[in-house]
Amino acid sequence: MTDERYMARALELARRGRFTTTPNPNVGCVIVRDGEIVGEGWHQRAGEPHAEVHALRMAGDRARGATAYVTLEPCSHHGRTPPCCDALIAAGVSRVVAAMQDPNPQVAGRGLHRLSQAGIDVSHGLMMSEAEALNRGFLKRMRTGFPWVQLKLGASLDGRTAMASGESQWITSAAARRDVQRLRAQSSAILSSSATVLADDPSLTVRWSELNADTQSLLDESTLRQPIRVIVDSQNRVTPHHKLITQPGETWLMRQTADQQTWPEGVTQIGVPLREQQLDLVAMMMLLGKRQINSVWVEAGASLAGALLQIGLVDELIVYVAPKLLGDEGRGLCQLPGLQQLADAPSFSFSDVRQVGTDLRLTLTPQ
Ligand code: AOF
Ligand code: ZN
Repeated sequence: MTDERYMARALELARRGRFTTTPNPNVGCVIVRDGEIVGEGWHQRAGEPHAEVHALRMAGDRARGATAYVTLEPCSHHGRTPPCCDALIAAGVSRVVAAMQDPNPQVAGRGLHRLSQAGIDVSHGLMMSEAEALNRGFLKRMRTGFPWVQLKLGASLDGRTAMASGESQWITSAAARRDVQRLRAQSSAILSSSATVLADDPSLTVRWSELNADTQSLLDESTLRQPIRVIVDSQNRVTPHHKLITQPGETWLMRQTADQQTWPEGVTQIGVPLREQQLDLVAMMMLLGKRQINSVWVEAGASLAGALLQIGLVDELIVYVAPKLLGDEGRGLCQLPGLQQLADAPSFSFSDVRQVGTDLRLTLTPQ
């Protein structure tokens, strides 16, 4: 087999961690000796062993003289776990092929350097774009301090999200909603607004029964991770009686000032500065990055969605389009106040279009 085939296998292993490793990246490792795979591993959860350690354990003595394929540069720092490059050196690996360098400033080339200083044949860059795609959130946070933001929208064929009365359950199909569950489950946080909480009283959770069998096979119901629910609530309108407050997992209320109420465990009020009488969304995203949020999945109303788009905080748009017409009294997809000229209209390119159940799912990248 070729280097590409082994790296493709390492990428496949890495992807198994996509629901669980946050704030750590997804990493896979394959160890090959004399054309035979002798070790395989992937990073499963932050705080637990890295991919290389799992693969080395499986390989045992057979790691001596072998080649290790890793989807990310082996770490060189003492974090929650000891450095992987030391483990690879101690095991006597003779060649390391990494798909890309780790932009984490604690690593940033030092892992590869240390390996090559130990006499190991080192290279990087094989299948780099695939490795980049695997960790868009982690990589953006490490490089810029900001999380990677996906904005989810659901609309009718004529771009309406609800009837004039507000009635909106359900415009998209159950299959589309299951798809949303899977994408929520991959995110570090779900972002919404107090307007949505007050209007719909959503729980904003991942529900085991709504995950498909493929997703369930990578997870365990009893340890199902809930993305952190982050609510933009500048006027302190969310109360302890709202449904999301008592759901499993954490809720962060992003507020100008905290109130003095007693909140259940798992609820944190976080101060965010104001900008033009609204919470400063750029400052808020930076704060989420500081708190190790790699990726943010936004499910909000037209106001927050429009504001995020106008400030340029959206990295990817996911739109579910239902084959229904709601008419021109229905509510619009996003508010873009002040937009007058076509030249100023936010525009996108399609990166994926597919049918999910009876709906279409459009994936778009802002231009
Ligand atoms: C690797 N292999 O499988 C992973 C790596 O706190 P720790 O010890 O888990 O370290 C986390 C950092 O290690 C993380 O930010 C990233 O730079 C790197 N992750 N490195 O060699 C792995 N998950
Ligand atoms: Zn490591």
